Amino acid sequence: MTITPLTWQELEKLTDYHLDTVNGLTNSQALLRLFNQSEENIRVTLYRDYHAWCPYCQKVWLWLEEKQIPYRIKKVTMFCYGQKESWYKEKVPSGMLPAIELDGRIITESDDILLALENAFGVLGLGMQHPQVMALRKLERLLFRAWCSWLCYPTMFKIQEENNRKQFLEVVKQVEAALSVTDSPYFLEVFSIVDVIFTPYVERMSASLYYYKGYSLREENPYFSRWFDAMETRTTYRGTQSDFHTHVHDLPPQMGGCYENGTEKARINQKLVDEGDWFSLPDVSYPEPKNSRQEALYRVLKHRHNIIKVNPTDNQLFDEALRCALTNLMTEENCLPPSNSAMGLRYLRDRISIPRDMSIYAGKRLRTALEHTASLQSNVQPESLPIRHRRDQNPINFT
Ligand SMILES: N[C@@H](CCC(=O)N[C@@H](CS)C(=O)NCC(=O)O)C(=O)O
Repeated sequence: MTITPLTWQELEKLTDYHLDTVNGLTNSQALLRLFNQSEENIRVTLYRDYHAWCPYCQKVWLWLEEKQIPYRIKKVTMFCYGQKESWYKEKVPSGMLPAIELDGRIITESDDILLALENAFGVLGLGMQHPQVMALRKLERLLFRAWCSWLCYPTMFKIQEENNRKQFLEVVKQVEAALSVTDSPYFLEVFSIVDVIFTPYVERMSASLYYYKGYSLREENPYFSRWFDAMETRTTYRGTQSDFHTHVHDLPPQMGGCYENGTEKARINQKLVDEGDWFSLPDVSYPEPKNSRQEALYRVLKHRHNIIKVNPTDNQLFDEALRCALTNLMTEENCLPPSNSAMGLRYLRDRISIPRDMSIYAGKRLRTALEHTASLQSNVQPESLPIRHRRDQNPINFT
């Protein structure tokens, strides 16, 4: 049994999703964050990348959200997906992100930014230069380097791959030990700057090693697992949190390549991340919010003209196919899309970016509806996403 697609007007009636981007929960759509304070008091502008892919930006973003410092956000293009804005190069000639403007002064380098923010607004738990924090910052860099060595270099022989894996697991052991020192799930007695510093790359490690190496950081390490669960109790973290699909396809051009180890487990995980079931992935463990479908629908409705415009499928055909997928999203009924539209639906499935477009569960719901609807028409999967660049995501096409 299949039903006919709902019209755009009918779909609009199915969502009352609303988010106060300025004073509400942490979200990646905001250009202004006030936390119910006066706009006149703003001292900070955060320059971060359009797609929320830049890990060092996430660090500063999370810090500002945790401290509830009012700030403006200006979004900048990364080299891997487009051309750097000339207004930004005038401020920051290298074009590197993140940067902040604090009381009119431009500051770059995420650690210097955090130090400057601490000086202006006070520390988050402990200061960047506290000996305990310094030691854990070093450990974070050690973990980062071991991850890069394993993931980002091709190996000729199995033994190299094995050694890289061992080396990474050795450092993971050290981090597990650090996380087990207190009864708290966080690195220190309470949530602090240390958790903020570990977050961006640990999130990326979890996604990339699952996909490219068949290794599940979150599931195989009890203290990491407890840490992730605790992080996900924080609305600040949830607002910046990405999913496995987004990371495994945004990392290769940023890191200069991610190399798979060809194991059966990696192959199984790759299929799960690319084609679903997205709900089976260990990229989130808090319960799904009740309004995730409404959120997904709201976000697509808001940007539907651009979504249809950038899709390689004929616009009229894709308009109907997209309404079929959204009908399935909201009613769970099968809605057969027009012939030759499956590729268009999968094109969109592969380009939902979390948290840029919506939160993690809304993304899973939308990917599921797109894939399910496409599968009613065809089983042919599209070519893999590009790995040297992601100019398919150039923001110029969306504005
Ligand atoms: N050490 C710098 C590293 C910053 C960095 O590597 N930024 C990357 C993005 S994650 C960047 O801006 N690259 C230029 C680009 O991609 O446009 C920091 O901590 O802020």
